[in-house]
Amino acid sequence: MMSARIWRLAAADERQTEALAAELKLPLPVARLLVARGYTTPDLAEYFLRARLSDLSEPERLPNIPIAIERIAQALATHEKIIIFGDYDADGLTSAALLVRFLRALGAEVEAFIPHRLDDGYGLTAPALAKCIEQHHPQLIVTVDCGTCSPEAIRSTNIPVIVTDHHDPAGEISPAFAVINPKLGSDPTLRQLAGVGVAFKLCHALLKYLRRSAPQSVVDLKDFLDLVAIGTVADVVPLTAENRILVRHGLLRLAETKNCGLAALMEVAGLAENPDAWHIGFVLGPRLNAVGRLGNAAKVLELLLTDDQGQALELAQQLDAANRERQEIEKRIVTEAMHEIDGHVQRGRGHQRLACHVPRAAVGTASRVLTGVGVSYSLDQRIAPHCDACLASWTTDSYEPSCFGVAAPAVYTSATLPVPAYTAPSAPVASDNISTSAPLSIDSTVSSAFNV
Ligand SMILES: [Mn+2]
Repeated sequence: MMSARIWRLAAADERQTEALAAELKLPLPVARLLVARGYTTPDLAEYFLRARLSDLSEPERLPNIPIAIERIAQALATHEKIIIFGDYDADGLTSAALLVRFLRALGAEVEAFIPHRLDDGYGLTAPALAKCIEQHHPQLIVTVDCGTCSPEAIRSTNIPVIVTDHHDPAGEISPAFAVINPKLGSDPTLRQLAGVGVAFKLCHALLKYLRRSAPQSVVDLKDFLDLVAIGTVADVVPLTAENRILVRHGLLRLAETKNCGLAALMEVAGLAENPDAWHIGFVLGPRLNAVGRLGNAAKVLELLLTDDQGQALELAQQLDAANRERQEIEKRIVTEAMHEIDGHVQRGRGHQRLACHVPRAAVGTASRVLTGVGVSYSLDQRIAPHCDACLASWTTDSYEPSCFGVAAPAVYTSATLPVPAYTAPSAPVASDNISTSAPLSIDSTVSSAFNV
């Protein structure tokens, strides 16, 4: 199908373009695109084009790596029980699977704990940590994709915790044994790593450390790159710099994966061709995220850790079914949310466009619900950020009867479209009648869908 988009090339220095094209024997348009994106020298352009594993930076550039790997090496040497504290989304789950598989390959006694989305909430909390400790009695805890700012949880236990995470530090940094988070470091390119990228760096550093005393290690880090690619793409971090290298090689690995859970998932999803980033984002990622969003992500972890083909196939089918269930719930919630919003739409006063009185609570609830089930688009499609009639912003927090967040539905505002057949509420919604405390039908949908 022809795309309706018109591509306009960003300006690029012609001298640099010609020099780059000559040096790397590139077609001029390719060189121009590279220069326009800042890959102005042959070194920079090669870094991007080749995306070699050998171009990955030293893992020690992440903060607090040395102290963390020494502690993990000690746990390996003394056969301490290690627990990986994960997260229920694709990034957190692939990170947990990566560390469990990698440390097991090194002979560690290691299990993963994934908090339950509804029972335990997000991240490293004191109650979730207590549950993890009660279940597994670990002697060392390593978090993945969470824990940077969880001081209460860390203070609630004497067991050493190594935090690996990539989230923005917002608040007091955990007083953990070590906090490894690129956002606490000074290297801007590493700040884009997903949680699984940080976990991979930890593995890399540990392997380097162990090879100093035992150079003949049988563990090959490349075997785990399929998990790294999945977590990185599914977490929607920019696919540039080191993420591009990890994903490029991870995709190659995924095409011939030794992970029988991933192989089963690709089979069930009908993925016959060599996977690319799109397949992770739209085929594999949703199937990995669905179970966690609907409740318990333990099944995904089981899938990523199993070496039994029969079990893998069964789990993959369950994930596939959960994804279909998630799609149904999503469709219903979107319909109800749109209906809810439309219920507040009324004609603007003398304006060509329609004005829409949307109680913030309705928008907020809808957005939260949509985010909660992993809907990747926002309601912006439906609601413009400003009211064309009075220029009020709908981000107003308090309810203002005169013009609360009046917004024109963007779908109705195109100059080329006639005002569409629009079913107005039988009695025009008087703004005075809009109460932010009025029960919204969407709430009941949420409660029935998630038992909350
Ligand atoms: Mn993440």
